[in-house]
Amino acid sequence: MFGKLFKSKGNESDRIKDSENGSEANLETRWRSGLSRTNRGLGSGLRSLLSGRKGLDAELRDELEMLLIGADVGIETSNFLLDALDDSMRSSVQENAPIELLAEILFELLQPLAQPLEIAESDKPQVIMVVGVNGVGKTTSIGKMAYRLNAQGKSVVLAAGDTFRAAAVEQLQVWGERNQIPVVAQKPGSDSASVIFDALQSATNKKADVLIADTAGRLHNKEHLMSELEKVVRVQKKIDENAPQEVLLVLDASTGQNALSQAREFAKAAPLTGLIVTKLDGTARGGVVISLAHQMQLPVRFIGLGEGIEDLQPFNAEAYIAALLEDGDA
Ligand SMILES: Nc1nc2c(ncn2[C@@H]2O[C@H](COP(=O)(O)OP(=O)(O)OP(=O)(O)O)[C@@H](O)[C@H]2O)c(=O)[nH]1
Ligand SMILES: [Mg+2]
Repeated sequence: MFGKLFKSKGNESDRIKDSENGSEANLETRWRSGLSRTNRGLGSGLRSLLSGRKGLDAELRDELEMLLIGADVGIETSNFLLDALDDSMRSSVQENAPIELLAEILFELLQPLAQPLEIAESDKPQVIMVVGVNGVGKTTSIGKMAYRLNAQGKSVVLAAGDTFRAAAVEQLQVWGERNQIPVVAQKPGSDSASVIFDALQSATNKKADVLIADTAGRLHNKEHLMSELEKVVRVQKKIDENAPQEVLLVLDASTGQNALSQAREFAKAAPLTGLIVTKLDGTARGGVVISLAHQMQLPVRFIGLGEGIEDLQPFNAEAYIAALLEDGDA
């Protein structure tokens, strides 16, 4: 499958079609330019090291490992990939190019995690809670998600659950205005759980399809902040025992391997259902997605490829791998 992808670029847009936005022509460009820094580092390095090779000797393996670790694939995951690649190169009967074999291995690893966000028609509103450490892109991703859901004809309400700073409430309100959707907020300093409880009640009364709740950025190693998160989850169950239907952890791709410890700690405090990996556009360390896939097995709902409103894209394994590995200059 990837053999074709590497030789001709003609059909890719069909395969990475984004039926919701309909802008499939731009989509390929979006992925490619979003991942261009990682491609220049990891992708081009892998291509040149692997070109014409039949197997991995110790020296080549070391060089490949350095490259993978440099792009934040992590040691364990890098070793897993290189073992699989070595096996596959030795057993490949069709003499596929090693880079294509690697693409296949990555696809097998990543494809199971490409599970898009689905909003159930029953049990309205479906609650999406968004959590993560400071500054990773929670509020921005909420604005972009609301935009996507709106475009699909869903009615959306936002909850300003980050009550720490006045600016946080205002930031969410700006997204509310931009998307022309209601934002439920209280005074800064009020209890986050109570804001989200009110918002759920209001969204229920409005018969809204979706409630998206913002939360304050919190350090994953601060216990009291993590237990506040448990409370936010608990109060929602007084209204709907199935809420929140989604708890999405936002991870900044440029934070590297720390993303893994964030994921592990947040998973203890809240029933995570998926990840949003942001800021892939600003980093050469876009390989962290591979390491998350290998170590966390949480669905990747969205990838942030830029600051624009359309730059939050459902994770597409094929598009990601192509943007990562293809010859960017071809
Ligand atoms: N380049 C790029 N910037 C992003 C992306 N997602 C978010 N940002 C930027 O990251 C910065 C922080 O985003 P916020 O949405 O405020 O982050 P937050 O997690 O809500 O931050 P706190 O509420 O302070 O914890 C903003 O400048 C966003 O525009 C992305 O995918 N790519
Ligand atoms: Mg925020």
